[in-house]
Amino acid sequence: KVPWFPRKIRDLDKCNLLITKYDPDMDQDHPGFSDPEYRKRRCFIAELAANYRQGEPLPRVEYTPEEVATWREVYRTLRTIYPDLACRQFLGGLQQLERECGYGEDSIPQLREVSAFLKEKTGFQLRPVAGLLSARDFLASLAFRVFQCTQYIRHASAPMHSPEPYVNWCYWHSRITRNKQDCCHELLGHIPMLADKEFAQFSQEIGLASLGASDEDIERLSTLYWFTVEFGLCKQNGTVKAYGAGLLSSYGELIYALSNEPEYKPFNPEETAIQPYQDQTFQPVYFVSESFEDAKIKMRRYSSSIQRPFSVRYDPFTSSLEVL
Ligand code: H2B
Ligand code: FE
Repeated sequence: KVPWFPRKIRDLDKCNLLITKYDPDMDQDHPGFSDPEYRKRRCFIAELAANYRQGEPLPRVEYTPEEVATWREVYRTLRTIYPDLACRQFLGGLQQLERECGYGEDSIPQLREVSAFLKEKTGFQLRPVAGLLSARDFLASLAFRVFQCTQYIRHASAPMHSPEPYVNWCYWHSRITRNKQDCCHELLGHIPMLADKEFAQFSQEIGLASLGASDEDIERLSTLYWFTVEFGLCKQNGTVKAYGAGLLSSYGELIYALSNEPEYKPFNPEETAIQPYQDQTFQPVYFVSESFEDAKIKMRRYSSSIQRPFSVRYDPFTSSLEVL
């Protein structure tokens, strides 16, 4: 039996299964757990996402001076290391966002503006989401070139600085990762990449491959997503650069990932899809693609090997799927 999947973009209103184990309300180790003000704020922003329906204008959030200060620190710290460590597509996208979309230290960009920007560049659009979604629902939205974006910002107490000295490393790192799914991660990690045509297509193809797939195939696609879109590295002009959003929104892990300390393996979907991973510390292994082009071709070959009793084609004119 084929699991339900969305056929038209409006159906994404039903792709809303949240995984709440790392929410500040549920997780005692979350840096916001003992801050009632922060938890109230998170609830307010979560409500905006919960009430959102496809096609409505994206909700605007008036960020407080404290929230903007957190954004400023994150932006400033990361911006200094991007030129050396981020891939060319990311740097190009970020530059365009700074020129055309108000990106900078002084204010947190609004999803509405960013979504309009992306729509023009690659056809991607944003949708507000309250927190971490199930892999199936998250991947399904990519099939429609919709990226689910959190709109709240991390708790101000867990900075993203390189977690030194080593004795404190595990403690800080767990605070940082728990605090990491936020608008800094989306706006700095994901959005510049989604402004690249080839990367946008790569993302949509993972989404299309996930529709109606078995739980085991979702698990493997989710792992592939993890080691590419979130933590991927690629070769450019003979050096290795980062393109994964989890790296590009984490000062500590971005430096670590390119330090020659971890293990590097060539990206190969069959092997990458079954590599175990965890999200509580830096990855012990990263996968390096020869280029986006190469990753896309290999991923396409992998996707077509997934057994489904039907095939899907996306119709951009109606934002819906043809199921054959
Ligand atoms: N949900 C949200 N809101 N953002 C993500 O980046 C995300 C997600 N990533 N759910 C998914 C899971 C990813 O880790 C893979 C597909 O499981
Ligand atoms: Fe992400």
